[in-house]
Amino acid sequence: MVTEVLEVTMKQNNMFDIHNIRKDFPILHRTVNGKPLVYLDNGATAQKPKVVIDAITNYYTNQNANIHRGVHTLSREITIAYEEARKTIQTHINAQHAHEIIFTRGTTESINLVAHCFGKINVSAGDEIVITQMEHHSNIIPWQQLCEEKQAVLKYIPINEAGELVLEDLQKLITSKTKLIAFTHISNTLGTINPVKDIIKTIRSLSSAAVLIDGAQAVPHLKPNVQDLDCDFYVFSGHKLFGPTGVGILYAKELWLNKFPPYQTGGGTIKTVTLEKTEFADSPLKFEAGTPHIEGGIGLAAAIDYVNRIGLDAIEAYEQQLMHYATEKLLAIEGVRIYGSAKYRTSVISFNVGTIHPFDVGTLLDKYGIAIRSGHHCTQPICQFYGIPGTIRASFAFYNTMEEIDLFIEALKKSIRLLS
Ligand code: 7TS
Repeated sequence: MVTEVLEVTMKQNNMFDIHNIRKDFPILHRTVNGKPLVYLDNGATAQKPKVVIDAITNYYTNQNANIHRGVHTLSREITIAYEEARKTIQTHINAQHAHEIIFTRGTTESINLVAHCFGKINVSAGDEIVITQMEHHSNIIPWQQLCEEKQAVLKYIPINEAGELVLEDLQKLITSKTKLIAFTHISNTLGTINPVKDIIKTIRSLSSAAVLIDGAQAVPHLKPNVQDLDCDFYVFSGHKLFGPTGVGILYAKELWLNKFPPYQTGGGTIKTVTLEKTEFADSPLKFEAGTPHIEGGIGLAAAIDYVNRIGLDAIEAYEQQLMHYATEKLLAIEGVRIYGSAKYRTSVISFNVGTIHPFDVGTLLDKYGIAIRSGHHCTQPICQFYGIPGTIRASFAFYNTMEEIDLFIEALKKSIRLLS
């Protein structure tokens, strides 16, 4: 009943037609263990619409050539297509210049690139870097490594029981030695949407530290506006945004890219090479050594065009309904504890049931065709905060339905009965 009412409301609001959307994703029609696939592991990676799969197939069928190095037609055509893809990403996140968009392998590589290059020019012994207790390991380890190497100090903004950042501590944490502050836009484990714009405003009023935002979990749900946020760096992965794996984005303000040394060197990064020395090209080429993931960039642009046709506002509104519906159903089950009750949350729900191990629940749910993630989700400090080994995490995308949530809840109840 609730499902029908919601779907009617969505259609009346002319948001989108979920049944047609599902037709765009071929994988959603397969079965797993004899049951229809219910894919609720979107936080790990999202499924791909046919337009993305077609863009990749078309690349290999009709366009394959290397970029930036051939005078022949195929090479020129694909160079134009790749640079158009860069512009699509620039427009999507409202970067001022296309050369502020660097293609990387993903969020992890983007963060490593910044840690490496920023560290080389701007971090010395005694300097400080601030991150938070809710970061993915990919936004912790590169900073730990850098601080160890440079004998700099790594500080953490703590979280509270609701899974929100304790921002009152910001003033105490930021000092004249703070060189960079890195934090996630949305927590992959708790779903918390951090008030990024306000945090950056506060940082700017206190310090001249650079700011890096990890947008890996944000971009599938909202459209970041990097100029409005006024961040120095914004990073994300293609595969969580319905695009291909192995491609990601580093947005960096031009001023940093002009100052940064190259991250990796080699073909494609240079203006001239003599036996004595190398003069490097300007950004983005300076940061894109070797043949890039060409079909990845093109596939990511196709994914961005696709979500923009649906509209990220409509997507976010629908996902909020999924999240509230699932939360209500989960809380009605005895023994369920949800981690993360921030005021602003996205469609990620982490929970445990009594003392049952998350892996046992995940394994049983799989028998019913339900894909969720169980474990620490590469956020061990969050698990340590709550004193748990991990959680069961259901993460929803706009192609999920209320019916799928019903199937998930029924399968969960059966699993709990078997495990109790
Ligand atoms: N940052 C956040 C906030 C993430 O959620 C992830 C991946 C990463 C960085 C790393 O992204 P990658 O594409 O470079 O691997 N998060 C998850 C997850 O929650 N489950 O699997 C991967």
